[in-house]
Formats: sequence, structure tokens, C-alpha cells
Amino acid sequence: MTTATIATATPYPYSFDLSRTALVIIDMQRDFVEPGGFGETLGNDVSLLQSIIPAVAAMLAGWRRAGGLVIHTREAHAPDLHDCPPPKRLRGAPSLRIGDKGPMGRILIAGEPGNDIVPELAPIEGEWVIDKPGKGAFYATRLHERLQAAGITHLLFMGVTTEVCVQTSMREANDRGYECLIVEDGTASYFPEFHKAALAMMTAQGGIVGWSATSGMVLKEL
Ligand code: C5J
Repeated sequence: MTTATIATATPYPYSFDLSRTALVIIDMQRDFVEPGGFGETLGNDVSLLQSIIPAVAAMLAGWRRAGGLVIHTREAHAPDLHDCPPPKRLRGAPSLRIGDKGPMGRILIAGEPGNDIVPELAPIEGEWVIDKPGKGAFYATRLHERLQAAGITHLLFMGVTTEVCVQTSMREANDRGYECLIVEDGTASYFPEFHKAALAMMTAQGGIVGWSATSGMVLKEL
């Protein structure tokens, strides 16, 4: 085992062993980052999310080169919506609701074109793809069991959105005992102030949820 240390991580150095660490890319789906998807139906400017694709792609390429485990998640519901609690579908006044037909197929439904991961970050053979009906990657999935079986102890998070699915997943992971780090420039929000606040609140109090670092800091150690 070779231990790498990101000396300049926040709030203090983060050490990880590549063979026990997974890179988790949360919900980099067309539904969130392209016009006509779930994110835009809620009234959001999706270009804010598109801007991180190059940084996520660079991290992903470096992690693949190093031979680390890659996990992609998708926020996805079954076509019959049995896994979509009615309040999730009915809340607010979006232009289209989950399951409605939009320009990229049915909104947030597994198998529809809009539910795919963006082509720049498409999974390759051997990478895990976890469909999740909730905001957190551990809710109603077998992710924890699979990570345990694979001997994974450390998780690096990227993806969208910082304060919703990324933060929820990292909090769930932290409660299950994983040592977590969020890649600052590999995650984004429709609300830049929420992005900043989420990073600050997770790393405050001695890393109450975990660490943060830039993709450059991580890549330097691979
Ligand atoms: C949201 C997500 N924002 N992936 N999902 O509903 O963050």
C-alpha cells in the first residue's frame, strides 16, 4: 500500500491509499447540466454546472490513469415512479414534473436520454454506475455493501450539485465511517453562494464531514 498525502487540503492534510479510495462522481447527467432537463425545469441556469466539466474530466482521466476505482451516480426513477415519493414530484411549480415528457425524454427517468451522464464523462467498462432515487448515494442503493466488499475506506467526491446531492452523499458516507474529501473545483451549484457555504460547513469544526482540496492538489499526488 502506498499512502499519498494532500498537504494543503482543508482543514488539514488528507492521507489516502489509492487501492482503498474511490472517486465518486455525483449526477453529472444531462438532466442537470443541459437545457431541457430537470435542473432547468426548476428555473435554474444550467451553464453554471456545465463550467466544471473540464475539471471533472481532468480528475477522472488522472484517476483512471492511476488505476483507482471510479463510481458514477445518477438520480433516476423507475418509469412507473414507484420509487418517487409523491411530495418529491408534486413540490413547487416546475415547468415539467418528474416523469413528464421533455425535450430529452421523460424528466429524471432511468433510460431516458436526459438521464444519461454527459458524454465527456461517460463511464467506461469496470466503473460502477449507481442509480439512486434520492439525493444521497446511499439511500435505497447497495453502495455501502459494495464499498465494504471492495475494501474501500476513503471517498473523493465531485459532481452536482454541491449542496444537494454531493453534500447529502458525503454526509451519508461520513456517518458510515468513510474518510471523505470534496474536490472544490469538481463540484458546482446553481447558487454559487450555496457552493461556497457547503464547502465551508463540511470542512469546519476540524472537518466535521470531511476535507476539501482542489483537483490540482489531488492530481499532484497521484
Ligand atoms: C438535485 C442533485 N439538485 N443531483 N439533485 O436535485 O443535486
